[in-house]
Amino acid sequence: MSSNKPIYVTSPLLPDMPDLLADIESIFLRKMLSNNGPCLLQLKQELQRFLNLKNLALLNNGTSALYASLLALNAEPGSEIITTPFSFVATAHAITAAGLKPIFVDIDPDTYNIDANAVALAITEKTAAIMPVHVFGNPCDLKGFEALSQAEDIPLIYDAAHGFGVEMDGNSLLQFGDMSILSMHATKVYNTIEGGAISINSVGYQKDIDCFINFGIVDALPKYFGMNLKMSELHAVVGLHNLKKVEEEIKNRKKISDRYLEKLNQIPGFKFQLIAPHVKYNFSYFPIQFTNNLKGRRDHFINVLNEKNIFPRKYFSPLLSDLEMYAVDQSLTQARNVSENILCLPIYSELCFSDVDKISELLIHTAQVLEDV
Ligand code: T4K
Repeated sequence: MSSNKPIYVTSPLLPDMPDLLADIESIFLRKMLSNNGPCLLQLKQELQRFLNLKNLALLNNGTSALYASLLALNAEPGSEIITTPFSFVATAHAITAAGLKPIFVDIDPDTYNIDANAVALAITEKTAAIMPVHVFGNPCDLKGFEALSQAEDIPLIYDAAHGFGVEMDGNSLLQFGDMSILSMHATKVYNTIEGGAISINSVGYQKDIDCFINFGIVDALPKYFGMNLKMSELHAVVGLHNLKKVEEEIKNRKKISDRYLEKLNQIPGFKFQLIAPHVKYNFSYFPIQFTNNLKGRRDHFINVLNEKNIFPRKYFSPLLSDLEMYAVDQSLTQARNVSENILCLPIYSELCFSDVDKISELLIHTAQVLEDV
């Protein structure tokens, strides 16, 4: 049943309360609230099994995970990291925090990901790593990046913040690259309220990351520089409970996505992200791009939806390369076009079909009105 409650771009997956409360009580009785407690260790094991990963580090958020993975490179200060301008600001901020410089390359207009050929052209002797983002959980050109990274001997770190549960040819998306980072923020398909993870896929980085997350302490002594980026027991226990429900969440999101597509797919001027073949997708976002005669009319659609208490989001707008602190004089034509015309529609398990239909009809009606003027 549709209601008049505001509809946001997402709504968090929540644990079943009585079960969660019982486990929180156990944590308080144990009085072990952080620093590698039993819930964290259990979550690490369960996530490794669920995502088919060998080596996962858990952190307090995805931004910290990006930061820690970049510091583990031990690159010269000021070295360059090639990435996308079409991402959340955390991607560029983590690079800056690590004392490195983001170099932006253009994206593919259909998948919204950077492509390996564009990256190859941007490599210089200052390049310390390539950091592609699997935008909205849509896998990048994994083979292309792997080949490039090996040929140039440059580490590959994927920002897989949106990639929980995505598989490519049966392999977890997080298995790719030297490291892959995940966000487990409340707005993601799977959440620990705040949380992040690094799948460490190449030997050599693990010791540095484990040590860096915990003040640089080795054998009880601060041996190296480090920060406090640890996940608490309360966040971990939420993660344990949400893990029981995430498959159902993804199934329900697929139904919502199918329903949107059924209604909107054939409408001229509406374009949808091209998901790579052989992908088991997680339906983390539902982006629609306004093209042809609807190009440049995004704010009109937003106003119509906002008037009905519906709040889609302009992920990702503006481009990172247009922010004052990162401004570069580059055309980045495809990224700019997508960024100016994209809108992420609400998608989450509890969104009912009548609301999906209402949103779709508002979009179709608005497109018709714009066509007629
Ligand atoms: N790399 C990429 C590619 C990323 O997209 C992100 C984060 C990161 C790295 C860094 O990961 P984290 O450090 O965050 O783990 C949100 C999220 O905060 C952010 O995690 C996410 N990407 C980004 C794409 O979206 P905002 O500022 O748009 O969120 P906010 O608070 O406006 O929430 C959006 C809507 O969600 C709200 O209108 C209502 C709903 N909502 C939100 C929260 C937090 C809820 O219903 N409940 C909630 O608890 O950034």
